[in-house]
Amino acid sequence: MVKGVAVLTGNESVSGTIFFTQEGDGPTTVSGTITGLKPGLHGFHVHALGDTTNGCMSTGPHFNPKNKEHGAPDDENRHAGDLGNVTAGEDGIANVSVVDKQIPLTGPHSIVGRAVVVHADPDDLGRGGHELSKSTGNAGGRVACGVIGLQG
Ligand SMILES: [Cu+2]
Ligand SMILES: [Zn+2]
Repeated sequence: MVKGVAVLTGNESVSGTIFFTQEGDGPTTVSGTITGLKPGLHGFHVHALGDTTNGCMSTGPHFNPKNKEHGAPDDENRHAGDLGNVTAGEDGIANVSVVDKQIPLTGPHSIVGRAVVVHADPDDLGRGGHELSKSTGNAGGRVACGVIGLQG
């Protein structure tokens, strides 16, 4: 079992902790809680870089080792980092529960050392018809992020 963790911080009092676990070559389970969000849907992605020298802006684009377009988690044509949306309740809390096959914690396409990012707006999953739909899901600003590190 390989375990990872990302501590999310942002500039609008959004924070959270996201845990990752993977057994062998199986899917990765993502769990955790994000607080301080506006109620509703928020894009939730793995971005390519674990660089927060300029806050979440320097974490690069969506992790995309196979050169695909932006999409929904269940789409064949999606970035590996496309984890869809998390949903915050009226209390601003989102409970994250995702199982995904494209975000391993080991191997050449490992997400360790990259960043998890939560956005201001909903991810349209590539279907919104906006000029940004096929690259970012038009999910708006990056309200919090954290670098994915190994956990014991
Ligand atoms: Cu993103
Ligand atoms: Zn994407």
